[in-house]
Amino acid sequence: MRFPPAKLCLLVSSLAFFNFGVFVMFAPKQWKAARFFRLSYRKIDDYVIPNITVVGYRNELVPTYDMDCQEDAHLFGNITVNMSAAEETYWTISNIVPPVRNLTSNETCKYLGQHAMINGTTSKETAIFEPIHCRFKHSVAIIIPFRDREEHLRILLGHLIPILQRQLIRYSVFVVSQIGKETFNKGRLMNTGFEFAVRTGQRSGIPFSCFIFQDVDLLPEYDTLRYRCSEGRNVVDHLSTSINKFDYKPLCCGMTVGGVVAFGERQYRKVNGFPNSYWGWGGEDDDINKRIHFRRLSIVRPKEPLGRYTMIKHDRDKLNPWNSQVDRNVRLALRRIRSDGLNNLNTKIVDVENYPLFTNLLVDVGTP
Ligand code: UDH
Ligand code: MN
Repeated sequence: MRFPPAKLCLLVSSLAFFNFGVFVMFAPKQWKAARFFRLSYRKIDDYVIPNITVVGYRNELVPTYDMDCQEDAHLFGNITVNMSAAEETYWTISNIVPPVRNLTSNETCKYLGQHAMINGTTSKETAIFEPIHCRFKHSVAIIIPFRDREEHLRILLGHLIPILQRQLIRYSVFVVSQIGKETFNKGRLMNTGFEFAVRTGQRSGIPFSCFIFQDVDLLPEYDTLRYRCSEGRNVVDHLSTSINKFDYKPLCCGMTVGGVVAFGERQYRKVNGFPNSYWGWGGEDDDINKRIHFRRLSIVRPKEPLGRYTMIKHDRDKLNPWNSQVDRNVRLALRRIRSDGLNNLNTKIVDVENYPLFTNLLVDVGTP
């Protein structure tokens, strides 16, 4: 059998990591305190988030480092949008091949070798990734509202995960899946994913400093677009500022924050999250846009062309029809800012599926 060199290389690097992991597990005690790793294990009791019930466990493998991550070191700028990941299975790391540009297979190895899955080795653990040879600065939760777009999810993960790894951040991906056949409610999914991710970060010992809400069908075209929150207490980052579908023109009406948007925990709580009351397509992003301005947060956007995205072509989903109440709802958005959002969220996480590369929350969002 003939392996393509890149795949062989990935295989070798994942085997090497596996062996090293086993070696550390069985090493004498004093070796465990060796320069690169501090190992400790902690069991987390069942825990409850207001209105949401979940169960979680974590084994900790905490690296120690000598140097800060050189965040620019592995970035290219404009990258080819790679749709081929759709053909691969997305639950093994070795099937995720970085969108390679002028890159030898050796270098591909190097990038993946720099990351360790900190947990996520059993079905009870959430996969969080950290660079293992340097001190990361950003800890980021990616939250993807989802239903019935598996093809898009495969393409997105195949494209985005290598970028996140090259950016040398700590990250974890949360897919928030609406179950049942009720109309789609993106706001409730975002809020549910946020609360779950906050709790997961806290339990892992390092809270996420940034929560990025990401449509499943949007692929960044520049890996120099940073998946993180800007510094500053009163800032929200809108990342997807121009989309191929609209010829990269700024969107209508002074621009919303739809598509891909990043909040710190404090900022997201300050706007009370997304509204829960929007059913079907449209409006929730304009609503939160109004909330952001009302709470005097400013929106930071990347300089053109960094915020360019390719949207995977699709039709409107049957269970996500245009919401005829949108205009009225958005007009009255600020009346509901205090009463409709994180503080009255009432959804149920009915199951948590842990895949090696992401966590899938199965969510009952209720009925209109
Ligand atoms: N989403 C799902 N499943 C659904 C509906 C929405 O996963 O059934 C999520 C997904 O992350 C998606 C996001 O919600 O990226 C936004 O929904 P959308 O992609 O339908 O919104 P967009 O504005 O499309 O991209 C509007 C309909 C376009 C019809 C164009 C026909 N030519
Ligand atoms: Mn779309």
